Amino acid sequence: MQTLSSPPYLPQLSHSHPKTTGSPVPVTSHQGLTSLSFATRASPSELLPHARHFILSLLYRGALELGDMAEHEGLEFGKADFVLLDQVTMEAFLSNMKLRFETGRIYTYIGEVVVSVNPYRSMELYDKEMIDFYRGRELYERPPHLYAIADAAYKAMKRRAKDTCIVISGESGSGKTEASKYIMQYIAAITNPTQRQEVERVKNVLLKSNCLLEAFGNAKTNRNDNSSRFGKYMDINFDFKGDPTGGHINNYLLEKSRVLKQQPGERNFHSFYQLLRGASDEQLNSLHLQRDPELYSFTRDGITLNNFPINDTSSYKAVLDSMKVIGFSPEEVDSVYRILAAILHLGNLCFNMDGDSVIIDNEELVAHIAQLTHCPTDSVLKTLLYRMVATGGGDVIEKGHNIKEANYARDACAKAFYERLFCWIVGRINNVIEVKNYNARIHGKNTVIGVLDIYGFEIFENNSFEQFCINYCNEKLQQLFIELILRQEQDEYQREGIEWQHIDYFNNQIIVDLVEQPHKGIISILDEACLTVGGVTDTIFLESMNTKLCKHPHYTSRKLSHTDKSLAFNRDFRIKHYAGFVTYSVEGFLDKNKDTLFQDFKRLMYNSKDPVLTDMWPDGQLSISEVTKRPLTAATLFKNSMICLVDNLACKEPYYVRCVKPNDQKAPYLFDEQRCRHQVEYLGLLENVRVRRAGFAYRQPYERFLLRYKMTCEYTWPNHLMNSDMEATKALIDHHRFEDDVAYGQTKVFIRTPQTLFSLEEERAELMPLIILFLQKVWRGTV
Ligand code: AOV
Ligand code: MG
Repeated sequence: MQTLSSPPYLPQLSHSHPKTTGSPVPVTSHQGLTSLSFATRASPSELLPHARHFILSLLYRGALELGDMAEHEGLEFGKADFVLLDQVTMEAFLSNMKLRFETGRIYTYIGEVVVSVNPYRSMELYDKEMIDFYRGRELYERPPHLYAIADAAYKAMKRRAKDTCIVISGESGSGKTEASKYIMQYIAAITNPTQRQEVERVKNVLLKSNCLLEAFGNAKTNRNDNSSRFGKYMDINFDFKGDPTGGHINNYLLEKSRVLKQQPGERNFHSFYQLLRGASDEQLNSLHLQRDPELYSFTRDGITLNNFPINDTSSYKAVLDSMKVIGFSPEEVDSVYRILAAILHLGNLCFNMDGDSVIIDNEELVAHIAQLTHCPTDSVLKTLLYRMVATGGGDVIEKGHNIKEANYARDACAKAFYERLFCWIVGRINNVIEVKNYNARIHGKNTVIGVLDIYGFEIFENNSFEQFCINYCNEKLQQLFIELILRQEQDEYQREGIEWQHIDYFNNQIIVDLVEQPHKGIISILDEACLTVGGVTDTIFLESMNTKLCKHPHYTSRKLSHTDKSLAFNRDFRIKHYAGFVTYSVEGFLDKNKDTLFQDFKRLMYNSKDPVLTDMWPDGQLSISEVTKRPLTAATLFKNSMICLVDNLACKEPYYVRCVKPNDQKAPYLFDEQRCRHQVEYLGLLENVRVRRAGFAYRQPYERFLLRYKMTCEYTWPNHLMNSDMEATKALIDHHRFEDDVAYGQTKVFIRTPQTLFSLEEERAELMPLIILFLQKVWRGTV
């Protein structure tokens, strides 16, 4: 590389930057102006106002950003883009990540993917100034940030009328939900400059919906104090002005078994504790509740936790406020909390035997439940103890539960109650933000940005059906990531007319198939077991898997590898997921998959005098003889919803945030190298960097490229006089003799090796102080 400490076409100063001392020819500042004037064909005195304008435009357009330069010089703070690493090794990747994390730089790019490391402390990265700093900028103009990716998605949507989506992935506790909220906050902040009332309303609902959904859908787990126990995909609709006009939330499989029981150290959903701790005495009285969560079987286990950082009392108030802003009527709010109270009472019901029949020891609770659900007490009692069954001859008879059945039915009710409440809340939010304006929907340009925040990959001490579904969902998303990153690269090269050589890398399709393949996959085997009439147990299901999957490289069980110590129990099977081995206990799989709820209970709720309850149970209309078709199983419903989700994401322009959890102690500043290494491995981040570099590591629209590097060539500084930016870029590249490393697309320049970019960056960094000093002088008029 040639030395560019004093290129003749650049403004030069006698007291230059230390890097340029020893310049052979002492030059005066006047020469700088002359060279500027040479390029603009103006005399130095004429130039001053132009020069000021020029500086302003450079500053405005981000070409002169000192913070940005520091980021890209990459000395103290690590490389802002992993693509710029000298070597793509795990060690280099981790040390860059660590360096950045330790200096408070929690975001780093891989091309257009944001890698985010959870700081576990409050960062001053999200205020209004920061939003302004990123508004309308290109990715490379500012240090990496979620706001930059949100802006990129927004710009693509607005400028090119593209539906886009932001997919946030990473394991449990890595910061997905927080990231999704910052992204929404950014989008809300940069839209609707004219403060249109309806748009403001939609934005408020979108923002407030987070608080409400977290209250009812999140809980403390052993991995995350505020863990999402449901998946969420939110579409935000925009009009032709780029302002949000509505939205839609899709929720995926709530972990409803949590209502009944939690693992040691975990809690039930936040909503229960918020109600008990936050409601007034009067409200609790009216719900027949007492304040102490220890009095309720469903909340008892979760209360002994010390140092729990979430304040239930203030959260309760925030939730009430959110419901009000969203537009819940006082009656609806009342119904929501009556239902929660009814669930708590359900949990305390005690069944016992009296002779041959089952009785309820604490029948006063039945009266409470009846009152809270606006149903007749005798109907509630009857539904808890009996069910209607259709006989072979077409008659319907009443059959009493045994104790086991009564307990089962009670638990199924409690779970279903909570799940329907949650879905109803989501539906209620959707109701107020759906795009109502017919004209806008049909005639206007209606584009969307989707934001996906789903439960992260998780491994607990005991992993059951829920973890199986959650981890399968993460497999699907990883699959999509792999596909899209490749596809996106190929599409771009094709669009730009550039040749590209296909490269291979790991694909987790094999694990996705293991779970979802028709007839052969685990879900099919499970469904088959559920359909078999009589006597099929979890163990028989496990045997069936063992027979059908014994040769699968990603499946094993205790029976198949009995020497393996990690498979401690006969009921265990293990899947080798993309993110590691997970041992599942087969116990409860069949029940959870069948998800049986007696029709009697549905009918009872449908006939409630509370319109909210009737609304939640439309299927209660059917009589027992009408309920003939077997409903789809929980796993199949989930699989179908995942397939729809992936199809939906795949047809949008994707932006990715890959979240990394730096340690398991939720500690700030602690970078557990081994934990991070594992995540970098399974997220395929190194492969992501390699793919990006194996093709063209770097690409920029011509205009942007010139703005950044034009000072490194006399033909382009300060402005080129050629016919197009592409030609000027060619001149710059030829001048540096980089032509073998570069391809020219329709709108962008593509650079194959990072070294070329390093050289350009290095030159730019060397010249920048010169230019800045000179420009400062021009600005002050002291040239
Ligand atoms: P998750 O969504 O990825 O887990 P969260 O977004 O809930 O994880 O983050 C977990 C916790 O990490 C939060 O409650 C915060 O305390 C902290 N945190 C995350 N991101 C930030 C940030 N940018 N700044 C400060 N603190 C942060 V799960 O929902 O469990 O998969 O199912
Ligand atoms: Mg979450």
